[in-house]
Order: sequence, then C-alpha cells, then structure tokens
Amino acid sequence: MTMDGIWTLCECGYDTERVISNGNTFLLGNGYLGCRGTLDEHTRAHMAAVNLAGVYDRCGSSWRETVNAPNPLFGCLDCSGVPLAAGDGSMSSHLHELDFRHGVSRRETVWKVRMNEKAPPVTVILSTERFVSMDDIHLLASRWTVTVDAACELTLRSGIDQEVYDCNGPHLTRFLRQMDEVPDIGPVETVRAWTGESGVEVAVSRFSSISDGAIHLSAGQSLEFVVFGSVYTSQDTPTAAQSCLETIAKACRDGYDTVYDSHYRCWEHLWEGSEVEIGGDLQAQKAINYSLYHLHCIAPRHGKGLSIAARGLSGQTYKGAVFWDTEIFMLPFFLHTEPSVARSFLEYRINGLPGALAKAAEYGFEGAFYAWESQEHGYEACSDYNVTDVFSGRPQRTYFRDKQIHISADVVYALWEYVEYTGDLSILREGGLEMILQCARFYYSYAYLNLRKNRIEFLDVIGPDEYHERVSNNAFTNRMVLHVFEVLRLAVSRLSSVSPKDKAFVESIVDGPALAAFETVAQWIYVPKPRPDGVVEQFDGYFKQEDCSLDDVRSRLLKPNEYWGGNNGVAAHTQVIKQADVIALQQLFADDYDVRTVKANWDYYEKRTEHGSSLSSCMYALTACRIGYLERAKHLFLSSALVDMVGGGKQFAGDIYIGGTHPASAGGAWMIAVLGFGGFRLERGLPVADGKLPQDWKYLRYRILVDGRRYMVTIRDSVSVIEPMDV
Ligand code: IFM
Repeated sequence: MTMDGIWTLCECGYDTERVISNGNTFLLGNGYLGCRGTLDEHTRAHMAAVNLAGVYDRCGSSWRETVNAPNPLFGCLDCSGVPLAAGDGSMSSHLHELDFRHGVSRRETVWKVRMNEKAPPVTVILSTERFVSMDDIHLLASRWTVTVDAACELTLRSGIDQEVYDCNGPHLTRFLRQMDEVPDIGPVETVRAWTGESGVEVAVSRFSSISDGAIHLSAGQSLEFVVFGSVYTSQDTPTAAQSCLETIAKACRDGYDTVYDSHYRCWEHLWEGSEVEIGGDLQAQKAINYSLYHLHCIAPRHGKGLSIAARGLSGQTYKGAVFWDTEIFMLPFFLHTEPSVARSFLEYRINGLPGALAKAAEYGFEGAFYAWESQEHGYEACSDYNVTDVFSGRPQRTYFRDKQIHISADVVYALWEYVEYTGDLSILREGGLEMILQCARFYYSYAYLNLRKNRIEFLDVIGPDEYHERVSNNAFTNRMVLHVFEVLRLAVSRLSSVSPKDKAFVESIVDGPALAAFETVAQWIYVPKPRPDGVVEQFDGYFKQEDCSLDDVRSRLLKPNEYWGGNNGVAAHTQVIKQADVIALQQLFADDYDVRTVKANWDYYEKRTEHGSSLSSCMYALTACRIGYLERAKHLFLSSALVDMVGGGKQFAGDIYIGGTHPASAGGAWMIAVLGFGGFRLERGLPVADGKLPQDWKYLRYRILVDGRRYMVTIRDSVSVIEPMDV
C-alpha cells in the first residue's frame, strides 16, 4: 500500500496473498450493503461478496449469520481465447486504488497477450471504476474502459454471479433468473433467491450497456460501457424484484455521470461534518479519515432502530452480529457528528428488549440480559462453543454468552451518554426508561449479597478481558452495574421534573418501593478500590495469578492460532490480559480516578496487555492522553487507525476466521483524536476543548455537532480555538 494522496489508497502489483485482506481494505458500502473490495473477475473463491445489513439466515445447525447477495458487478474478459485476470501470466501491471473521500474504487490492469510465437504481444488495458451509491442505497454502479494497441477479438462474460461466498452457508436456496425488457432501456437481468430459514427474498438486478460475447477492437480503439446493479430484499418491500427494476431504470435514465455526481456530493456532505485534519503527520491524517470512511460506509442511515455489526459490512465474521463495540466504541463518533445514527443504535437495543428479557429468563434471572452477539430483534447468536480447539478440532466451551454480563450495562452507559450529550429525553419516553429499568432488574437479580463482607458482589462473570473467564468482582463489571442504578435514578428524576405528564409516565414504569430497593443495592455494590500503590485488581485473585511477561506467554504457544483464553489457554492462569479492562474502566469513569491512579494502572497493565483485540489500544491511548503519555498515545492511535489500512488484526481465533474490518477500532481512533488529543467535552452544554498534541503534529482540526450547531475546533501551539461553522 502506498501513501500517495491524502484521500487515496493504492496498491501496485497483484499479490494473491492479499486478496482476502484487500476485500476489507478496499470495501465499499452505504450502510445498507457492503461490497467487498475484490476485482471484477473475482468470485467466491476470492471472497467476493455483497454483504447485506440486518438480513440473517441459519443453514442447518451451522452458525446463524448475515446473508450475502448475488454479485451484480461480476465481469471478465478474454483476448482471443486467453483469459484476462489479475495475476495471470500475461499480466504486466496492476493497480488498485480507493478514493476514500468519495467511496469510489478503481483498478487498471494491463496484459500483454501473445497470439502466437511470431506476432508481437497485444496490449490490453482494462480500467474499471465502481461505487455503491451513498445517494440511493439500493444502487451499485461500475464503468469499464478497455483499450487495445492492436486489432484483436475480446470476449466479455459478465452477469449476476449467484455463486455466493458464505462462511456458514449456503443461505440462498432457491434461485430464479429472469430477463425483463424494460421500456426505453432494454433487457435487464434479475436473480431472485430466497433464504432457507425464513424465506427472505433477495432480489438483484443488473443492466449493462453492452451485451456479452465477442467484441472486435481495432488498434488504439477503446470500448466503454457501464453496469448498474440493484439489490432489494423482502425485508425492504414485498416487491423486491420490481423495485430493483425501478432503481435500474432510474439510473439508466439519469445516466452514469449524474448517478456518480449525486453519490459524490453525499460523501462531500459527510466530510463537511466529520473530517479530521492533522497538520504535519500525513500518515496519521490519512489513517484517521480512512477510519471515518469505514464508519460512514456502514452507518445505517436508511431506517430507524438499526445498528452496526462488529465487522461492519465486510462479511459474515462474528455472525454479522452487534456487540458492545457499537455502543462503547462506535457510538461516540456518531453522537458528536450525526446523533440520529447514535439514536438508531439505541432504538435497536430498545426494540431488542423482548429478546433480552427472554435471555435473562433463560438463565433464571429477571429483567434484561442483552445478547452478547445480537442479531435482528436482539436475537442472541453467541454459541456456547465459540472457539474451536486447534489441537483436537473440537468445539471449545466458552462463556461469553452466559457470563459477559456487562453488555446490558454497556447499552445503558451509551443511552445515558446520548441523553447527556443531546438533552433528548424523548428516547426515555420511547422505551429508554423501560430499558434502563429492565437492565437494573437483571443486575438486581444477579447480585450476590456477601453477608460476611457486608457488600454486594457480582460473581462468575467475564469482563472485557475475555482470556479470564468466570471470575468474580471484575472491577469494570461491578462499576458498570453501579452506573446502571445511578442512571436509573438520574433518568427518573430528570424526566419526572419535566411535566406532570412525564411524572405520571415515570410512575407508570417504576414505582417508589422498587426505586428504593435499587437505591439500597447501589449503596452496597462493591467496586474494587486501588491498593496503596494505586493499582486496581482486575478481579478477585488476579494478583495471585502467575506474573509473567507477554513474551513468556507467547513462547508457550504450541500452534500459532491457539486460543489464549478459556480453561487451558496460555494466558488464562497468568496476569497477561487480552485487552483493556481496568483501563477501560478508568476511561469510562474518568471522574472516579485521579491522574496518579490512572498512571499507576497504565504502567501496571499496559505491559501485561496483549492488545489481542482491536478494541484495546484506544482505551490505553485515551487514558495515555489524560496522563500526558502523548507519544505512547500516538503510537496506540496509529494501531487503532491503521488496522484496516494495513490489513492488520487477528485473522483467526482457534480455527475460526475472524478477519474483516474493525469499525470499533475506527471509532476508537476518532475518540483518541477528538476526545483524547483534541480534549473535547461539553461543560454545561457548551463545547470546550483543551487539546494537547504529540510533538510532530503541527495542528489538529475537527468538526463537531453540539445541539444542532456545527463547530470547527483547531488545536495549535497548545491553544484550542472553537469556531461556529455555517451549515
Ligand atoms: O466485542 C469484542 C470483544 O470485546 C473481543 N472479541 C471480539 C469482539 C467483537 O469485536
């Protein structure tokens, strides 16, 4: 990958080893669908996929996951019988580029094809450009240009590729292919397919301005044509196939350039509200906006009550499910730039309340226990066996589903952040208060009263550090739970004081005796305190675990993909942790901990942290900004912001593929830039910034939305200036 432009990523040459990770790096998306960054001629063998947000299916007893649609942008050429594909023997150069300011990818591949021993080779140059429209989320478009330097015959083979890539499929079971003659446009191909589990129809149409078959080109001649694709499902409309045809017909009437311009303008509009500039550090500037590109590609702006999966729209990893990643790591970016998207995440959880109530009941608790891996309507997709043991090949029992109870508190935490930042109390009336109450009821029923120690404890849980399963009094979890009770009290008093009607509404949801009981629990919740040197114990007995270095633990691995956690994992009985845990606590509850304490914990835990999850670096970086470790914060910022640009992150947990994009890390990068280095916060509803920059950053500039007004904040020479922007 080269660093040419501030807004372009470019790969020269074709490396088969990078095809899968390039699918993530060059991803295109618009919140409704994600089109993996593969090439025109790529198929399921290359993991070419059009991943659909919020459409799920289970095939047999395999994991339930999101569905990939047939690919309408497939096309390949041959020259006098010689197939032309990137990486083929006749290829002489290849360039793949992403303009991530406008969500457009381009490739240019040159082949030198020898027809026979004597004749000089024919040069064929294929340039294509593609985008998935940000203006019309059901539309994909691509433009092809083929040029040759000598007369030759090319053959084009293109169409809707229904050989769909799946991790745990096949999900599309029945296929119907049809050709419609659309007035004034011509033939349009449509593939209709239905998911096996619940018969969701996925319809894909495609129009090409030329037909497949032989094309004679003379020396120096160029051929240009355009392709439009459209995708709808029966979750959008009962007439999915008809809607595809209408979308295609409109695109054909408007023409490629007009469709392109509308898409381009949508992206420009997004950057007006979100661009981050970092003067003096090209790599950092590029990486942060590339991270934001990924967040924009997956933001569900097309409906209410939608959320984002942990791997965005890059594929079916983690079952296309929503994790705490969305509330804790992605929501802050949207909250500060486009709060309606943040609200949608919360509505998604409010709508998922029945699923959360059912999950709590399944485990014998009351209230709402949210899904660790949440699919539509809050459906819990997390399996009891989430990792495969690399030695035996057998599924390994994991306890993420049962014991990662902090998930309900994460949701409440995010809801309260939203209320505090926007002042929008309507969300409390529209299910938010009920959701907080049900989460409080869950923790009330989970709590353990330790009579000997006179305190309330939370036993047998998993904190953010998943390598240590079934621990007790995880400091992060206990403090998050306490916050749920605090939020309930605040929400009740805030809403009750608005009007008598609101007061009556609050009383209809939660009565006085229940509130008093919750208050009592809150007073007795045990939150581990720092020991004399300031360090907080991550969970009961953590300090008694073997204290060895990361390198020691790594050296004990027998296989590279071995899972470090669980019962027998190499880290499980040591103090080596997967990701920020106590440090996440000290970031989310910054007011509870003074700088000296945070420093003590940072120094203690960072060297014991594998950063085995892409969620880890940002918590360490944010706290590093607070304690003045600016250069280390910058290093961690780059780890967060670069992960998808360089194709980083773990690819396997045990034998399970966990690759894809890392939107939580992208959201984390934004937090580090704006809330960390940028020092942004609200004080009494007003924007305040006291930024501090790493040495080589000449300035930092970001955009932020407060109460419907957009501001530009510039930090330069330790001075932070906040200016209103014209919108
Ligand atoms: O939510 C995370 C978790 O904290 C660590 N494992 C991966 C999940 C999805 O990103």
